[in-house]
Amino acid sequence: MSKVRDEVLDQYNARIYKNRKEHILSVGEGNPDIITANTRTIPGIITQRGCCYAGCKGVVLGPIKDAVIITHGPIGCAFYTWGTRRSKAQADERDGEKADNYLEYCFSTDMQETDIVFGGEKKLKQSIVEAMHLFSPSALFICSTCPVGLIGDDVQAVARWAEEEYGITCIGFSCEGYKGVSQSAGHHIANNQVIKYIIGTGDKAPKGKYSVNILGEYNIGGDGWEVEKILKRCGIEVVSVFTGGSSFRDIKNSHLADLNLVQCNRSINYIADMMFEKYGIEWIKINFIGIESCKESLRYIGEYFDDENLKARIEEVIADELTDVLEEMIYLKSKLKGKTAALYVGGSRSHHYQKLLSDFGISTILAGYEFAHRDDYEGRAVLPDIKTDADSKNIESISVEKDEKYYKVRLTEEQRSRILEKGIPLKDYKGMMNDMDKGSIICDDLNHFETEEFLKILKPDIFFSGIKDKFVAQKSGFLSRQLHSYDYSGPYAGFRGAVIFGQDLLMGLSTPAWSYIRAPWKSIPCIEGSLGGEE
Ligand code: CFM
Repeated sequence: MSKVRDEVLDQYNARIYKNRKEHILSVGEGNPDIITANTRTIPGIITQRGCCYAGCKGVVLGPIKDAVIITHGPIGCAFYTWGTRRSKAQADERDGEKADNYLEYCFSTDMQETDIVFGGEKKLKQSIVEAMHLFSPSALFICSTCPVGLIGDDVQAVARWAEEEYGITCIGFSCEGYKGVSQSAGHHIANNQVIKYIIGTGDKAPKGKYSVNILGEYNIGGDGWEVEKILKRCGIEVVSVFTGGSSFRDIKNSHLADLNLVQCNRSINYIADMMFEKYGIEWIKINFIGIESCKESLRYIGEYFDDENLKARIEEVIADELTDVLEEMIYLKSKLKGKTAALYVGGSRSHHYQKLLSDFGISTILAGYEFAHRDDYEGRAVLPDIKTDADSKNIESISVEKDEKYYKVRLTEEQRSRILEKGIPLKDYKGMMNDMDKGSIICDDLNHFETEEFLKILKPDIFFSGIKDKFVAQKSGFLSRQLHSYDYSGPYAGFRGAVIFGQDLLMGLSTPAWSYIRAPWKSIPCIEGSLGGEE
């Protein structure tokens, strides 16, 4: 048994120990390694998870720039409407069709007690009237928060009303925060409505010889722009991105692309699968985080299309991008090599970033996901073994049929076998544990207590996490970087992004200000008091 894992777990009482031991493992200890994931957090534990509404509104829908998204709920929930995730976007024009950018606005019905008591539908309609009057968008989404589900407002009926009244697309998302066990439920709900009501409603065919959609790329810190730039250089047309910097205008046409590239499988695999069923679009798993992964992903695309000109162009672009960064990468690696890292992120970055770290010779000794499912840890092959519990059954799982007009077989059987023989991850992904060293620790649904304990024992040089957990580590003297928002930096994707990432790490490691500071109460008593209640 792993000593480190037990040192942390042994501090729990028997009941919590029994639960948490299923969520933490030391790689290579099991035969095979099996983890419990996507189950309820123990009440009272300070988890880092978000809610279903955050996953739907904040993650999948939020970056769609030209849709007005109304948060139907109390104003506190509307915090998620407001630049909190650094998913960047710019208004633009494509083939004469404009896409506005509403990302900096906050749309909320600001429900009050009276609305909870007497119903909020009237107020929701009023908000739609106002939003249409001010902005007249072509798409309007309504996202429900907890009280909306509890009082039973019919947001779907209001959405139908708005469609008739204004002749726009209006979609209701019943993504009340309490659904499911984390934001992962919200991803699923968003995916369902996007395939039902948006994808397939446009008819602008791509012009390029090879066209793709990028799925699960949210343009945090400009990552998506970096990836798009590289693909365009290779001569690959990007029809739409789900959903970073993207638009309702473009997503409508996504069913006409040749191939789907999946970056974050956790948040978007539902759409990838449904687009295959409905339109015959194949998908491959790619990762544009890290130089080696970028090279590999670009080559996968070349191999998929199997065109010698395209493959040659891809090699040229790789060589050219490398020339720009090589010298800096060698220098950064010389400084960063041998360091160790711990990564705590949502549902895919803890894996993707290990590749980028290894470009610098940094090894990962601890990795955790907030809300991933077993397949994100163990690989897609485990899907048939995952038991659906009551919480997962709560989330609608829709099935789609072949689209009569647009379904097209993309690969012959020979092409499929050739692609698989080449080792291209066609409709497949490996889990995080396959890429981790034996003995390293994996922790699911990470919590505050375990984080502090693991850091004390493992002492990584760098701790990557989010804003909720970073400051405890930072003030204890660890270099702490946010992997959700990049602490105002980025992009980290692509070749140029890798250099920016390395520079940020080196800058942090060279200025270990917090490790020189001693908490005042360690030397001077700061609180004076006495126990009361007894004579
Ligand atoms: Fe996918 Fe994400 Fe992630 Fe995610 Fe997220 Fe994010 Fe994330 Mo924060 S979609 S699972 S719900 S890669 S917001 S862009 S960084 S937790 S690891």
